[in-house]
Amino acid sequence: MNAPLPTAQLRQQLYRDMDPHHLTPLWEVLHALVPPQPNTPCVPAFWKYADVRPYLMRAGEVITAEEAVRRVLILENPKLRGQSAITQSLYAGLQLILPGEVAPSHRHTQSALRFIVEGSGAYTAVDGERTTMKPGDFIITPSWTWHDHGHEADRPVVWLDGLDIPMVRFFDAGFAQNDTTKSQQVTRSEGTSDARFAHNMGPVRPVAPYGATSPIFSYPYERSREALEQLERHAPVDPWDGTKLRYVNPLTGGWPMPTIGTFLQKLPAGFAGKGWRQTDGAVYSVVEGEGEIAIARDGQETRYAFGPRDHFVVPSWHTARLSSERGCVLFSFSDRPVHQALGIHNEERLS
Ligand code: GTQ
Repeated sequence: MNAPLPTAQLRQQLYRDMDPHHLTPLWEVLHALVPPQPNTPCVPAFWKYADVRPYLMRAGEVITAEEAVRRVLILENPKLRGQSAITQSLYAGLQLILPGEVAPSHRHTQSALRFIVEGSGAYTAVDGERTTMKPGDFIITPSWTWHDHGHEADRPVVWLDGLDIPMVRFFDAGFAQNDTTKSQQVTRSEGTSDARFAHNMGPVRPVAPYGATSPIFSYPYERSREALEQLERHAPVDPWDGTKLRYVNPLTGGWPMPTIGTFLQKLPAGFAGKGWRQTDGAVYSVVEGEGEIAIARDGQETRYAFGPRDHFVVPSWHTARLSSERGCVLFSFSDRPVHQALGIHNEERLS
């Protein structure tokens, strides 16, 4: 008579026998499936503009905007190479358009934001209305709206693209179409949506031309910066964030985009911020000034000294701390609207 098999062997035998039936024991993976706290594979990363810009300009020499459709260098998280993702849910890239070029009209279910990094005078057209780009402007392309980009001024223009590409891929909900014309026909004067929606007034009867997305195509830097500047002078500076505001959809008071939250913050000179962590990983674009961010997890700390046009990512549940000797302005975006919609947003502010 054979001795009974040890438990470990019995288990391995069970796993092998059921494997062809596509069955897996939960108890072997449970801890990783429901971790005691967020355990992102993403790591902090930093892109110095002086390092990135030469590659962007070389891209401008080897491919036209039209041939590329979108001439973009993707900012990939070092631990998500090949996935076109800067966090598990978000995509970021730097897009270049040269004088005289057109990035042809198309539409997709993925939502996009543009944050202008360098140069002026390029435009993006959304739904028949053009918006001229200036550094620091935050511009939205709502889901499923036709959009093309063009440039009729004389210097290269570069902007940060932020899209919910990995999120839409996760849900297998992506659709896209090319337009029948390269540049869509202009049907409304520039500034129409701004006049209608961006002056603390609105249409008399309820409208939501882009569903859950803000009807304002552009949030000009001038106005956003002015708000922060006033607040910095007249209101207490937050010990964690400095003076920070979120962009809003004027029709709802909520986020301008259903999947991506956007923020602008100003750190005063001499700011030495306290640490915080959040479940939403965030991508930063430095607008003005200089500073430093320290990002830590599991006792391992990374520090980046940043200046204008640099980009970095703070992954989920990493402790971050900002400081600035001379003051600075930072734009950032994250997937916070989704965390909040699901009731899973979590934030911890260290004292
Ligand atoms: O401008 O439509 O960076 O469709 C990636 C995908 C930009 C765009 C990106 C896109 C676009």
